[in-house]
Amino acid sequence: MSLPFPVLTAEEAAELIAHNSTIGFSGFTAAGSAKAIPAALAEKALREHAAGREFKVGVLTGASTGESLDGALAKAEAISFRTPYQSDATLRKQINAGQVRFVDMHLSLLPQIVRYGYLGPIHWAVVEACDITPGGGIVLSTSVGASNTYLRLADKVLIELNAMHPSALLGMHDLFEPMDPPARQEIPIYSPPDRIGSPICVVDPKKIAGVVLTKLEDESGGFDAATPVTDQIGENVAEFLVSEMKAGRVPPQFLPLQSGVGNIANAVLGALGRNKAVPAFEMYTEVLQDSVVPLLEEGRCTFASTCALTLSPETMRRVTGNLDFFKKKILMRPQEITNHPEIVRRLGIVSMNTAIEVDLGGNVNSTHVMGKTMMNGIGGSGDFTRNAYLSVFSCPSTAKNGKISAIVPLASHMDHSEHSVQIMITEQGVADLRGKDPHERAELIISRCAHPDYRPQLREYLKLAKEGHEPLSLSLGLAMHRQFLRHGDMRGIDWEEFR
Ligand code: 0RQ
Repeated sequence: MSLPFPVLTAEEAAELIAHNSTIGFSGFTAAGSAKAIPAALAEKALREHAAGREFKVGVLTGASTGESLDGALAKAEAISFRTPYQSDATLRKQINAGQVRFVDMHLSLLPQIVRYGYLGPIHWAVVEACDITPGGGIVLSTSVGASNTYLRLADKVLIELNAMHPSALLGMHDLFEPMDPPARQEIPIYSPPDRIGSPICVVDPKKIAGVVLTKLEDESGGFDAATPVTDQIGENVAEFLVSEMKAGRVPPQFLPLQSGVGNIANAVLGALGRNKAVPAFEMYTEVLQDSVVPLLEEGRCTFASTCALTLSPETMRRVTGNLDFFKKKILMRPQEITNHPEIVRRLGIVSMNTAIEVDLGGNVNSTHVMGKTMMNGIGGSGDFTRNAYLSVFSCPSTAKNGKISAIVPLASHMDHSEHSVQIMITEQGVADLRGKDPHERAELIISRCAHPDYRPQLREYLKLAKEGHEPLSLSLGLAMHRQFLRHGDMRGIDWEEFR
């Protein structure tokens, strides 16, 4: 088919983008991320810098992206502003060094914040597609993210038409953008497979400045092999959900599951699939990882609504090799819909996300190591946690070979408050915090979740902090963090040293 748009090389496309532009890129995790144009833009930035000229852009995406987008642009020092989430090692360093302004944002909120104009104009949408029609109909590729909003609002559009993703993905997307207040109405999703929108994005063809032809795999990595600790966490989550079902608090047909990204989330889903007492389930989630694909094939997972297919290249080939089957099992939606509080609350989602640390009050830090160093961002974890039927957090009880306890007196940064976090799970066990007062919560978290090496010192803290509704000592709350910074190990604290 001949297209009425200029077919450009990635370099020619990058030439069109000026210093200080704000760009809305496709990509929710590495899935469906633009690849060729950002890589060429990074090369352009290097050339501009070598010629003594400034060249930086503001980068908006769905969530994290792949090496050719965040990785290449960060290495070229070409990013001035970044939102809403990232997971690239170079970019993380620049953010933590204050070289890149990063706004960590709930993923469901991003599209409306862009629409409300809080982030200024979007000069370019750079979006990967698997098909495009002469009239500006765009079939997105392996994620939706915020691409529908960027395509609609951007002054100009560049499309990466990626032949690696079959055009037969048409029908796997369900694109819907709510009206803004006061015209907003309900979002009519009543169960995960409900279709409410369009399978394609339609863009004003006059805005399309060019199409770049590519053939590139998504840059989604695999996962670390499961360890006894991640396996035990997974089993603890699965057994807890089974016990909730037996107690009649989760209905026998189960409730839709949401799960985060990373090694722990992958292990949790694997364990849920293996546990035969867990009935076949649906997912209403933002990221579909490798572990779900065999569960869909086996019928253990009966349907998955997601924002992205975050699959390793091998697993992606397994999906594209059997598209007729998977198109009946998977729907991709914009992040504004996958993570929407209204839907999460209505469907009664069981949310399962990962913590960096949790404090004795049940407050969770998902983002900042030692309260200061940004890891990735809150992502969708807050969208789901605050609104879930059951909100579960899990993590290993210790990090860095036991030198850091994930259970601390006071979280050094707070993403999810005690009012939203219901269940805390480590390889040690399960703390069910529902209906517990702050002192009961603290005792449960120590006895069920803390590593035995840390239980005595956490109990000593509780004794020192016992007055008041919250067991809190303002002077000692962060003493275990200070102990780590001073001595390289949180164990063996002398509380007197920090009074
Ligand atoms: O460090 O990479 O140097 O080994 O954090 O930790 O245990 O491998 O776990 O891959 O599941 O990531 C919370 C970061 C967990 C992730 C987090 C160090 C640890 C290791 C990774 P190394 P693990 P995971 C869906 C929902 C927030 C957003 C979210 C995350 C590294 O899940 O970013 O959930 N979540 N979004 O050693 C110091 C501690 C630590 C610690 C762990 N207490 N102190 N380092 N680490 N705990 C995603 C989207 O919305 C798109």
